[in-house]
Amino acid sequence: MKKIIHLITAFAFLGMLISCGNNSQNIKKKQGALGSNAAEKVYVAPGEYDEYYAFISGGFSGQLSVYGLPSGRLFKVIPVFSQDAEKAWGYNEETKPMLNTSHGFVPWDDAHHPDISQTNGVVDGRWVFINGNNTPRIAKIDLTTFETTEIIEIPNSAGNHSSSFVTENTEYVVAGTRFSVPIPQRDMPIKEYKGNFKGSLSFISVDPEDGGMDLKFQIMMPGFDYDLAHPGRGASHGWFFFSTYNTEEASTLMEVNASQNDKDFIAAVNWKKAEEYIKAGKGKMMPAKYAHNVYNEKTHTATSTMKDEVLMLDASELPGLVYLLPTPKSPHGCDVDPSGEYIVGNGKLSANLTIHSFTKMLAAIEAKKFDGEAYGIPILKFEDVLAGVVDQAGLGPLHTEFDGKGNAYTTFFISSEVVKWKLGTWEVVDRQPCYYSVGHLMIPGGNSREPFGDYVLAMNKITKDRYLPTGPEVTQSAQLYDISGDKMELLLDFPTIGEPHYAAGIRADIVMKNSKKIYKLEENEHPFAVKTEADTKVVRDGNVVHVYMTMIRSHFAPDNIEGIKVGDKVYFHVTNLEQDYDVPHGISMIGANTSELLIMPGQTETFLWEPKQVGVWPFYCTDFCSALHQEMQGYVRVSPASSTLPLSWSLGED
Ligand code: K7E
Ligand code: CUA
Repeated sequence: MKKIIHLITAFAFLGMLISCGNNSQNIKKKQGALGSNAAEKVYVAPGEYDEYYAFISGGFSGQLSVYGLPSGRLFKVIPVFSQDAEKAWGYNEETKPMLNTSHGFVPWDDAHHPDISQTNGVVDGRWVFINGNNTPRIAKIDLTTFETTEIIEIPNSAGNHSSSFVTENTEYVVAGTRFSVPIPQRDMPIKEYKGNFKGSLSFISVDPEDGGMDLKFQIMMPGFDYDLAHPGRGASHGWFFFSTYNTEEASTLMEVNASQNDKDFIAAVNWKKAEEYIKAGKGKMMPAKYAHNVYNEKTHTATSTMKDEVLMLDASELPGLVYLLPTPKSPHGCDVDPSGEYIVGNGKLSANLTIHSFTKMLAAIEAKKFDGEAYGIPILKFEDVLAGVVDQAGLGPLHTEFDGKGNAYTTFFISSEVVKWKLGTWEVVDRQPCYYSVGHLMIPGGNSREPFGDYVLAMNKITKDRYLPTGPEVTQSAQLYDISGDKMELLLDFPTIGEPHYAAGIRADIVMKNSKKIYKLEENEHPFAVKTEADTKVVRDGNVVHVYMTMIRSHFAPDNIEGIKVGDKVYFHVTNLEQDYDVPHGISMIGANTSELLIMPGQTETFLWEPKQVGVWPFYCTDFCSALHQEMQGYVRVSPASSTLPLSWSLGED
């Protein structure tokens, strides 16, 4: 009896606890992500769709990953700058040219900043652009296929970091050099950096119809480091803003020597003025070697074209093209609010955030109130362009995004937090911890006139104890906060691919309605495509053999090939005859020094096989495509190099 009474009391007490937790807003808030409604807010029921796409940079993986928000579910890793065996990117003959550069085939890069194309200052969901830092490149991903369809190399650049950000109508995607270098490149002493090394800012035009990129012009700049950039919008459309550090022009022990100046600059670039100068013939063509790689969706094949010159404008010689806004101290992020009036500079070594006013900047330029110049470029007075300061908001400010409701959100790397503050009054209104050491943050549509102010995603550099340990290398991670209310609420942690830097987000319905389901077979113009099994064949040309092969559930045609010899170069050109959604087939060959192919319906891809041993060698389908997937296979008979066995191929012959 006593026992029962005890139990009843215990249950009653438990009940009280539970009801407290459920009814009291306060307690729920304190619970943060442990509160039951945080789980509800990120729960996307089986079979239902997420509200947003998030395109998260892969950092040193070189790729771009696609997540759903709010669930944090990973949908796809889009190969961009790095070879990817899963999708044969950079392994098949068709996509190898995408990774060609002036330095030859470069199968890796460091991808930092994705940005979605815009129309009238609003994200339109047509393309995502992303930069490669290491061997300077910008890639374009087509959001109908979620494939990389164009990569352009950036000459006169090194560590292409202030990239890739688009203007209001995607007139340009920009790229600024992080490292200044000799321009043109030449053999010279590193000690002579100061005054001799130069920076360059590149403007790549984007064709409004087909998205074709073209390096329109570059602006030659002083030898600073150009770190980040964002476009003007609204009233400031026509301008682009770049943060700089190392205005000291140091070339050694940078952590000390590039941190001497109390203020560096945000460079305000008037690109409409640049267009006027070009029209007036003020640009100069200079030699420059760079690759322009384009994937053709009809031929399913990429081509790489080497370009040999670029149009250069010299900021030192062309008045009104660039102005310098003093900004404390070694700024990293350079962010423009949705109205285009405020330019936020986050000094890594400053406790304060500096916000410049575009209106004040124009007035100061008009009044010619300059405070000296750097290599002929006017420096404006700090006080004249200052809109406000967010005082002592945290430690190590990096990046800022906006919710479109008058609030800004800044990440602080050292104090590991996101801080919410008000535009105009510059007061801090909320802060939430990050786990840990946050870099960028992203509000879907954040880099536009109309952000979707529901969520902010923080991308963290260090996770330590947040997940199950995986040896010395542990995952980086993203954290999702609900920002629809006055206070931010942490909803979710999820691991990421590589090291995410920036991300770009967009409402899913804008993108998904354009998503391609198949490639139409009748539109396939691949020179080695075959569209019926009757047309399949094997053709020898010296020691090069072309196999024209098809695949359909659940066989290859042909499936048996004889007459191949050791020392042959055998190209398998394989067409997927399927015309149904979500029926790719794969193919792999024993001993091939390359990856499998993963071929979408209606598509043709090619891999090279160089048989080195006599025998009968199998190939098979790598993608589980049907109940008889495991039967989807074939053999190649390889004879000695001296063999006279004629080529033959078959399907269904015993
Ligand atoms: Cu990581 Cu934008 Cu490359 Cu800052 S950058 S974190
Ligand atoms: Cu085709 Cu498995």
